[in-house]
Amino acid sequence: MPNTRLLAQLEARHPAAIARAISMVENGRPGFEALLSAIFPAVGRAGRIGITGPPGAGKSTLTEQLAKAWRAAGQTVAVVAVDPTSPYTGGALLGDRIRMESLALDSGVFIRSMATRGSLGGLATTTREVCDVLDAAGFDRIIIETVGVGQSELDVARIADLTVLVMVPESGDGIQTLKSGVMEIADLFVVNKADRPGADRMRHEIEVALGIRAGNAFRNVPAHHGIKGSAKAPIPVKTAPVLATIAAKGEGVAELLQAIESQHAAIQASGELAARRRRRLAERTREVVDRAARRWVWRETRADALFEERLDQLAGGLTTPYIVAQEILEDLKEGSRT
Ligand SMILES: Nc1nc2c(ncn2[C@@H]2O[C@H](COP(=O)(O)OP(=O)(O)O)[C@@H](O)[C@H]2O)c(=O)[nH]1
Ligand SMILES: [Mg+2]
Repeated sequence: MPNTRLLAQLEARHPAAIARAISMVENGRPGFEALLSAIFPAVGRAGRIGITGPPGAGKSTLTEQLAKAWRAAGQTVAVVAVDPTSPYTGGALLGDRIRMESLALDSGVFIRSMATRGSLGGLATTTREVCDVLDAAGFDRIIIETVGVGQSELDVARIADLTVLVMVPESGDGIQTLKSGVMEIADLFVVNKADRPGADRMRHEIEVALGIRAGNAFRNVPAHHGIKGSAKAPIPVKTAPVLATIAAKGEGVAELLQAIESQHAAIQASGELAARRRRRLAERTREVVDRAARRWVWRETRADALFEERLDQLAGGLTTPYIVAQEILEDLKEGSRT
């Protein structure tokens, strides 16, 4: 049975209750799945915005600016920082205390850093579930800050409705970043630190890569296609806007907010948002099954004991992980037949 008092406090957006529910989820404490199941009907109202990009690009600064702008527009905002280098800690900011102070004192804002290790179900799953808690608590916007460098981070970026990719002129690996698959997941590009040299060139490079620049608009279509009147008229590549900001000064933030709102409205109107949410739900359910299966195997069967028995043989080179795995699986199947 889910804790009904905790549920009521969550609904009332009680900060201590939110923090407690999140800890429960993060640590997989008893009852966390019952809690998530109980809040699920209230989930789906919040707009989830992923902010990703290389370290130091200004993601936290932009997040803070967006949060302020949404607050000014009367929206409540939750921030989930999956980037371990981000200076948020339970509502206060470590590195640069002054920056987030106005937000930390505001009950319409909730800030949480994710523990990036030790979650049984994987970081992406746990992050989704933490977002559910915040969603059920009634926050209008959830900003998820992630570092966009590796594949696992990209998985995390995919948990949002909409993903903003933040880049900076001096990231020498700019084009590398563009090629590494981050490009496809972004709905919006931001060149931050536009006060630094090279910002225009960076923006230009992104637009070329995206095919927004003239002459490149149909870059993904073979040259002989696209004859006028042909049934196989080329479909333009998805246009993700490219914006410039100076996050540290708040410049371009209003435009970014506007662009986020209109992209959100566009993917909602086209049915893309519903499709993304459906995909997420399917992925989620599989992950929950995987997690439960893992938990069952290692905690409730003889698998772990068998594994321990074979460890010396494994280390001594007398058997292989594959033989041991096969043995464990056979044993599990035997068990299920009795
Ligand atoms: N010059 C300049 N510095 C910025 C700008 N935005 C952020 N910064 C600085 O860049 C550094 C990294 O910012 P942060 O938001 O922590 O980056 P993150 O790692 O992507 O979250 C901080 O010292 C910021 O003050 C900007 O537009 N221009
Ligand atoms: Mg950060």
